[in-house]
Amino acid sequence: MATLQEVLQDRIPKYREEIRNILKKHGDKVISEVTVAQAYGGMRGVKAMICDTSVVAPDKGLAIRGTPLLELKELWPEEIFFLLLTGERPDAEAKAALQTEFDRRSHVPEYVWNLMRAMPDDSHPMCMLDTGILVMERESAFRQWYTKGMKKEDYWVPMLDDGLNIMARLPVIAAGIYRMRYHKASLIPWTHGLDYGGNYANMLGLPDPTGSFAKLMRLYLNFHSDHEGGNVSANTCHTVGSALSDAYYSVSAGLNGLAGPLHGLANQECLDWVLKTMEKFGGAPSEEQLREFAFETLRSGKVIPGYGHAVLRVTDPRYAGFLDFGKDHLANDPVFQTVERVYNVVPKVLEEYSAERVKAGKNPIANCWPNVDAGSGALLYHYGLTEFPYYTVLFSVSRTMGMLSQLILNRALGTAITRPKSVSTEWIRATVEK
Ligand code: NMX
Ligand code: MLT
Repeated sequence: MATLQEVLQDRIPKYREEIRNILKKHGDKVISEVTVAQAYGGMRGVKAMICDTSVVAPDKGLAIRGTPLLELKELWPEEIFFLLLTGERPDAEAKAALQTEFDRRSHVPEYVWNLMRAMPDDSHPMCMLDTGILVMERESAFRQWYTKGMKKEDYWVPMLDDGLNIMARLPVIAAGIYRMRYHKASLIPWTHGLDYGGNYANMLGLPDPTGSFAKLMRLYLNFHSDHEGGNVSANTCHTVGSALSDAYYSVSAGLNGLAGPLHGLANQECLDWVLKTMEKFGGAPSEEQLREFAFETLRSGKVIPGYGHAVLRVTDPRYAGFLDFGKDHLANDPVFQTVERVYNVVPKVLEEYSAERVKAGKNPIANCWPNVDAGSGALLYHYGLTEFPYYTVLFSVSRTMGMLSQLILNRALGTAITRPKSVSTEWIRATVEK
C-alpha cells in the first residue's frame, strides 16, 4: 500500500471533485434551521459545518469514517490517524512507514524544554502543553511556504508536514511535562522502532511489567481521537485554521478549549469526584451513599462531571469500552468498582433532578448517561498515574489526531474562513415580534 502522503495525493482531487458537484447541484438546499433558543444556546444541533473524519449519532455514538468506534478498538493510534485522514486502514507496510516518519520527526528541540523548565511550578500541565506547541510555531512549514507564495491547491502539503511534526513530538513533550511537573527524575526519550502508544506509555515511566498500561494507552489514544467537528476543541482549531493560521496556532488554540471543565478537563474532575466519595464514606461507598453525594453535588450548583453530553443521548460507547477494559484488567480495584457503582446510581439521580428542574421552570438535563470522561481516570489511577491534573494532557495527545486530520483536509478542500453572522438581542426582539 502507498504511504499516507501518496494516499492523500491520490484522494484529494476526488474529494474536491465530489464537493464541487454537490455544491453545483444542491448548493441551495436547506439542511438546517435555527431557532432563537439555539442562537442563545451554543448553536446546539445547528447543522452548519462539515466534518468527514467522524460522525456522532445521538443514539449510537462515535463512528470513525463510517465504522462504529467499538469495532475499531483494536486499532493502534497510528492506524486511527491514517484512517481519520484517508478513510482507509493502513496495511502493515503503510503503518510501518508512518511509524518511521514519527521516529524521524520525534526530536523535541532544546528551546521547548528550556521554556517548560522556566514555567512556574504551579503551571497547569495543559498550559505547559499548549505553550510547548505554540512556541514551536517558528518552525512551521506552512508559514514559510505561505510567505514565499504557494498555490491554494498546495496548502495541505506543508500543513501535513507540520501536522506530522506535531504528532511525533507531542507524546515526547507530554511525557516530559509529566516527569518535570511531578518531579519524576530525568526525561525518558522516544524509542525508535516502538509504536506510538507504547512509546508514550514508556516515556511516562510508570512500571508496566505486563504491558497492560501500554495497552491502555493505545486504547486511550484511540478512543479520544475525534468526535466530529462541532465540539469546542475541534471547532476552535477549525476556526483558527480557517484564517490560514498554521497548525501550531490552530492545535494549541483547540487544546486551550479542551482545557475547560465542561470539555476535556472533566476527566480530572471525574476522578476527583469519585475519590471524594470514597474519602467521605471511608472506602467504596454504597449506592445509597452515592445517591446522597450526587444530590449534594447538584444542590450545591455543580455539575456531575462525566455525565451528560451535547450530542449523545445514550451511554457513550467510549465509556462502555473503558468499562470492558476495567472488567478485564482491574475488576477488583475499589476505585474502578466505585465508578461502576456510580453508573448504577447517577443516571437515575440526574433524571430525578432533571424532573425537579423542569418543575422549577428550568431546562431539562438532555442526557443523563456517562460520557467518555466518566471512567477513564479510574483506569489511569490503577496503573499509578495518580496526578489527575495531568489527565487532560493524555486526552490532548489523542484529540490532536482528530484536530489535525480535520485541519489538513480543510486546507486540502480550500474550506472558507469561518464567519457566521451574529445578531443582536435588539434584532431578535424586532424580528420575532414582526
Ligand atoms: N450535572 C448537572 N447538570 C447538568 C449535567 C450534569 N452532568 N449535564 C447537563 N446539566 C445541566 C446543564 O448545566 C444545563 O443547565 P442550565 O440550563 O442551568 O445551564 C442543563 O442541564 C441543560 O444542559 P444539556 O442541554 O443537558 O447539556 P449541554 O449540551 O448544555 O452541555 C455538557 C453538555 C457536557 C457541557 C454537560 O452535560 C455537562 O456540563 N456535563 C458535565 C461535564 C462533563 O462531563 N463534560 C465532558 C463532556 C465530554 N468531553 O470530554 O468533552
Ligand atoms: C467528546 O469527545 O465527547 C467531546 O469532544 C465533546 C463533544 O463532542 O461535544
